[in-house]
Amino acid sequence: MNTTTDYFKIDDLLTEEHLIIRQSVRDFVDKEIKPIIDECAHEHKDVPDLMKKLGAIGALGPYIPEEYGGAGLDQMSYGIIMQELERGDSAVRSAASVQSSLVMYPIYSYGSEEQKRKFLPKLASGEFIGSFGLTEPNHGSNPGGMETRLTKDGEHYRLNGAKMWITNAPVCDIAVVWAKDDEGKIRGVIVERAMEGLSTPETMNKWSLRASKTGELVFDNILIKEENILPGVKSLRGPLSCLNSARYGISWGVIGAAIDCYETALKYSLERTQFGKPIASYQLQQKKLAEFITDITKAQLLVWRLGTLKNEDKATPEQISMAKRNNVKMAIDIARESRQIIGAMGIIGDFPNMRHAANLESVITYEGTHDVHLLITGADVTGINAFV
Ligand code: TGC
Ligand code: FAD
Repeated sequence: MNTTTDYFKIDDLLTEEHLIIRQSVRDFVDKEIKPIIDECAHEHKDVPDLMKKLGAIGALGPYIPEEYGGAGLDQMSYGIIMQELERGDSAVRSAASVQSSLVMYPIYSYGSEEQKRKFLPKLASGEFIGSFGLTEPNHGSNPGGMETRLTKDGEHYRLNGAKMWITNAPVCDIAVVWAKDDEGKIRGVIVERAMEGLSTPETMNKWSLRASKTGELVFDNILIKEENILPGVKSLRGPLSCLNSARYGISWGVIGAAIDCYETALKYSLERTQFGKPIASYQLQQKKLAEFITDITKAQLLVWRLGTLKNEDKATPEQISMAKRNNVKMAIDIARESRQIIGAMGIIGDFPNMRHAANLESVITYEGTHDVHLLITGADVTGINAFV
């Protein structure tokens, strides 16, 4: 009997440090997340003090250099951390990936030295919560059409517009917001909570990612000084490069959700008896379980190779799109199918499968939908861009 989820011995390809990091994040999730996550999801509330706890274990900006408060780890470590967090819940991984890839990454990559020193250490420790505003009510898959404007006003600027579906908007201290300037160029703006004209209403009634706050960022003529504008980029390339990092983390993260579902279903199928035998002895259930571990293994090999390419700075956005799309679909299929193995018990919160399945409905939509990533691959292999 082989109940490992490291079926192809990928652990042999990881370093001692990677394995130590994985174990420590796994221990954190077992102790701090798993015992309370079902209640948080039911009650639509965050894990208490989540960001500070994530900061304390080095899960915020793991690959940001230590001089700015990060952990200075490699890309493989970042992926491994995301995988372990999403074993607990996609909302927990979301919190870490938004902070790391969508808030710290743009400030680190495109910010001034003053901006890096002012914001990165506080974001790394979880003292500050960041959000990332790209999507708008009328522009989701097509962020290039954004209506939010950064207009010159004397020696400063004014920010007007609205972002929607923004993770952690209701609780953020700062938001990295993308807006068009007077020349139509896309600029990154660091909006601070205390700025007059900012409101952040929460989006209620979600059936997915319930342990994560989602909301709007509304800008009513906010005064923006030059010191809050990211100097290093003036293009859609700015936000899209952040998405490359976040999508990479998601490709790893969802494997954690899939493993949690697989392990739960495997254990249940061995314990649950029907017609005088464990349900694991029936071929239909074995087919499901065998396919789960096969698909998990293929996804693991994909992200291991992608992580190697990322470490060498050779991963292309198209490779990242393929991995995000493939692995999220793998995970959502396993979450849905594995819930069936648990029968009626699978619809209650004592088992994580239905919560993971519901969460993954968001994950398959955000950071580029399943269809958008297919079209990115389609454009790459045909040379024809279906978006224009
Ligand atoms: P296009 O004309 O192709 O490109 C415009 C400029 O961007 C550059 N570029 C990229 N740069 C870096 N990485 C990428 N992946 C890039 N893709 C394109 C491109 O070279 C060009 O640069 P430049 O310097 O010449 O200006 O852009 P397009 O308008 O045709 O759009 C392409 C498309 C559809 C692929 C893109 O817009 C897209 O990916 N849409 C999906 C939107 C999306 O993913 N939104 C995510 C919002 S954030 C989020 O969901 C967070 S969830 C948080 C959580 O985890 O809780
Ligand atoms: P649309 O773009 O309207 O797409 C609707 C459907 O049409 C999809 O199936 C799509 O695949 C399809 N479609 C669109 N264009 C094409 C095309 N050219 N060809 C074929 N099919 C097409 N955004 C942020 O900026 N920051 C965040 O922190 C953030 N957090 C989020 C958290 C949650 C829980 C969710 C659900 C979303 C979040 N988002 C965030 C927004 C997310 O990125 C968008 O929802 C996503 O990009 C899709 O945009 P949309 O919902 O407007 O769908």
